[in-house]
Amino acid sequence: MTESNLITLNNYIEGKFQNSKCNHWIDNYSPATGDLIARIPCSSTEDIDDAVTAATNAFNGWSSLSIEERADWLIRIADGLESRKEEIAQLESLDTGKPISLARGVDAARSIANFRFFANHILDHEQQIFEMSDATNRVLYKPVGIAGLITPWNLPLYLLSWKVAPALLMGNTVVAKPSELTPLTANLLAEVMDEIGVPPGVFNIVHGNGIDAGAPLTSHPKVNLISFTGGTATGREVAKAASSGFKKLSLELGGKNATIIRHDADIISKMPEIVRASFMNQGQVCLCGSRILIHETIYDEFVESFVNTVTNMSVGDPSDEATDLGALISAAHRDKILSYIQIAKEEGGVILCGGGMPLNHPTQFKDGFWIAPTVIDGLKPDSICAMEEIFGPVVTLHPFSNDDEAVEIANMTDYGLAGSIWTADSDAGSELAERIDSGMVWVNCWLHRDLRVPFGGVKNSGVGREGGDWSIGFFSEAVNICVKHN
Ligand code: TXE
Repeated sequence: MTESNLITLNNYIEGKFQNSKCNHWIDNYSPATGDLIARIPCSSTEDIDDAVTAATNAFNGWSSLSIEERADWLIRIADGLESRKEEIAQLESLDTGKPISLARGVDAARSIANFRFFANHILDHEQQIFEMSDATNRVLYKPVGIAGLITPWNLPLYLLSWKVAPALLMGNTVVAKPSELTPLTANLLAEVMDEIGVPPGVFNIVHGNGIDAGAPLTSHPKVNLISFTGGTATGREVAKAASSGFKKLSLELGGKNATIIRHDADIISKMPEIVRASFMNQGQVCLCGSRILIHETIYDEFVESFVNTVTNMSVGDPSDEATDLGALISAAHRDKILSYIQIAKEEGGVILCGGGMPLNHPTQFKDGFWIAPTVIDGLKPDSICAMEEIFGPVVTLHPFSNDDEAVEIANMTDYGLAGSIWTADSDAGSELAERIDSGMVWVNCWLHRDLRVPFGGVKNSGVGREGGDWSIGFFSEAVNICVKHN
């Protein structure tokens, strides 16, 4: 990319696009080609301070609107995003290296849907009244204050909008710090807010890295709430910083999810979904099933069919509608994944497919960050690669002999985010699901999302729940008013 078409982004503070105070920049690269595509402000404490001041100044005006008026703003934001839907998909694919079909069908579509969903959901939220014999209790949902929102690179606008929509709806004002690796669609959201005239200071974006911009946001004394999605190690730092100020805290962290294939699973018809659960977004989704537990009686048959399907996936040009898998987010992330594959080999794992650069990879992508989908057999369930989150296109396979053993293996890790069970017996699958220590379990499907249900993890996968009423509760303070009857 030449200097002339290099994208330069600014922070969005108090309704103005502006550079960071220190005038330092972070380079942003295309994962597919390794080319420099953009530069963003390397913001620091001063910029966070400015954004928090802007959000504080805007708070009274925004929080005094009725909830219907704020829901109306959400619809206007959704309409603004809708009018730029294809641009969102193109920017997301460029910035993350993901296939354009995924960016269109999942990232762009869900980002818009998140605003519409919360605007409509609040209409179903009934006033809570608790009558006593001599008094009436009425529950109010008041705004919390200034919401600090920190988001990762795997589903950039999808996850940012999942937080921004309920935060604004409930009357909070927002300071958002998107991932420094994927800033482009967060900037587009700021442009939409600006175009439709959201009052200055209600929504602010500060670009930058975790240490210089993220950390000052999490510890800022005037920030009342932190919603964070990212890695577990970072989540631990965020929790420490937020705890001293008693901020409301929601952490959506990593996962090491089990996909359980029971003896009676219809592996032929379900195989495309099982492969999708393993490799969607190059395995860079916290919900992906990175450990497949297979009943021993169908092990060989399953493995042959699975590897066959995986090797037939098309890995390559993200802009090609027919591409199934694109690039990984960064060179550092690719190298981390390769180091896990090396560990797997040392632990006795057998690489059934993948393990490095895709075969016959086009030369235009030779400097990008790529790994072919990788399937590893022969590892013990408690080996490093089966226990730690790799967050890439790597799946390990493990046999089990009965449901008890499947549960034992599934619950062996420190994570507890999601899981899926595949079986002809839905009742047995549903009962088995209750024994998995994770926040979400799908039976005969994966990532089949109803936005009203609770979303979040147990153990090292997070703290709290978002989604539907859980987001309404998290982004507000429930206050009870008890009036004694005369
Ligand atoms: O994420 P980070 P990274 C997992 C995955 C991945 C690992 C690390 O295993 O390999 O996390 O990824 C900001 N205070 N997931 O390093 O660092 C950062 O700038 C405040 C799972 O890319 O967690 C970014 O905006 N903020 C995950 C955000 O935190 C800080 C998705 C997430 O970055 C900060 C992504 C600090 N001290 C990775 N340090 C999921 N749950 O889906 C960084 N940040």
